[in-house]
Amino acid sequence: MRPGRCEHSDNYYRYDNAMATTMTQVTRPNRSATGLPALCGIALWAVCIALVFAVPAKSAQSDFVTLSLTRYAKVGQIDAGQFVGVSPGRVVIHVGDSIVFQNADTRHHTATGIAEETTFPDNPRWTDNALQAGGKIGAGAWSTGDLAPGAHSSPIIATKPGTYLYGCFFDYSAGMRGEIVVQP
Ligand SMILES: [Cu+2]
Repeated sequence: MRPGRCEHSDNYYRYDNAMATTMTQVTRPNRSATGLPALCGIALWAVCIALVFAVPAKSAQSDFVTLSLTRYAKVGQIDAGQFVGVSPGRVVIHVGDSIVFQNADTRHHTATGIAEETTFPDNPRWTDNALQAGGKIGAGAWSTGDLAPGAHSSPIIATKPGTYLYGCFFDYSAGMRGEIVVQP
């Protein structure tokens, strides 16, 4: 019973002492019985500290961008230029985070990446591939695909720091655009 237990029964020793003092001398030098509670405490602290520091640092987030020309008809201004129909127009996330685009409008929209531009170009040079969902932010072309009214995209993950512009395949010329800043 004695070896390998975290709690040590002192009563057990006292009965030992009453029966034979030599028995006490044999058992007392065994430090493992008194050392174990301390070890258990240290292990618990290590687990607590690991949880406190590791979990918040590693958790990836999902941010939401809402698409609606009806709801966000007012012209906004960001570094890349003017925009309408998205909220927020500029999103700041970190590598590993993802964005979900929600279509809250009564018509179809997309959010489609614009390659290597810092201001909104006149023509984003998209093809019909923009209507297919796929890709990652920071790793070439990406798009939510065609989002019907009320639909939302799959989470689109950001893989590389940088500033990324996007727009709606159908309403780009009307100014439906936005910006995603990905921090390390
Ligand atoms: Cu649109």
